[in-house]
This record gives sequence, structure tokens and C-alpha cells, in this order.
Amino acid sequence: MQMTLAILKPDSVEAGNAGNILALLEREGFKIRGIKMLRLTETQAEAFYEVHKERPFYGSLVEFMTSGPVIPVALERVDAVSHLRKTMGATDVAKAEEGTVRKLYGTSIERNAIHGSDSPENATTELFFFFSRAELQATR
Ligand code: 3AN
Repeated sequence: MQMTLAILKPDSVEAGNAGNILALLEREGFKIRGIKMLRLTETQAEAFYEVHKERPFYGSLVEFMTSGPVIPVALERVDAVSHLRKTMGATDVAKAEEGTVRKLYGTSIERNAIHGSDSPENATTELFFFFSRAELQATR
């Protein structure tokens, strides 16, 4: 079993798609081990997306991610990291496969409905960005 982090982005929460996306993730075999709703501060969003600091879309991404509440979710499954990436679909909604979260619920390359950790190492870092060790252990 492996854990990964998903974030239902502000566009998903605002559009009322959070429940449908969680249901899709559960149908894919993910167990919800942690969930909360919060609004990221600018400092938090900048820190979370630090790797993209030099990219042209960084400012806009931070603005979008702080524009409304998000729902970070700790998910557990066999091959959780790679299976979540597959379930999410391509970053660019226009290139996302049928049936993926982004194809169903995203509207652009930026407003693409969901974040998912891209490696087991980043999953660990990102899980602890939002959840304490005690919170993650309490649900096991
Ligand atoms: P992914 O979320 O698929 O791992 P990343 O890590 O390359 O994609 O990008 C992080 C986030 O930055 C994306 N989810 C998207 O919201 C935004 N983003 C990525 N590429 C672009 C782009 N070319 N223009 C605008 N926003 C982008």
C-alpha cells in the first residue's frame, strides 16, 4: 500500500464537483485516510509550488490556488502515486483522456480540477504539508 496527496482545487470546490470527484477516486480503489478543507494563504501556495517559481505561469497559479477553498485528501491504494496520476489525466485538459478527472471536471491547463503528487518522495513531502503524522496514523 502507498499513500499520495490529492488536492481538489478551487475550481472543483466552487463548481460543486468535490463529491463527484471523491466518488470517482473511491471507485478507483483509493481509501480516504485524511481530508480537510482550507484556504491556502499566498505564502503557503508559493511554498507548495516552489518548484515552479521560475515558470511563467507561477504567479497566476498561486493566484488561482488562493482564490477559494481547496480540499487536500490523503489517499491510500496499491500504486497510489502512479494510479492517481493516471486517474487525473494530462495537465492540459485538452489532452486529458476520456473518463479522467481533468477531462470530466477541468476547464483549462491551469483550472484543471485536481493536483496529485508526481513521485513517492513528493507524496511524502506533500502529505506532511497538509497533515500531521498523528492525523495520518489516526485513520489506520
Ligand atoms: P501536474 O499538476 O499535472 O503535475 P505541473 O506540476 O506541471 O502539472 O503544474 C502544476 C500546476 O500548474 C498544474 N496543475 C496547472 O494548474 C498549472 N500549470 C501547469 N502548466 C501550466 C501552463 N502551461 N499554463 C498555466 N498553468 C499551468
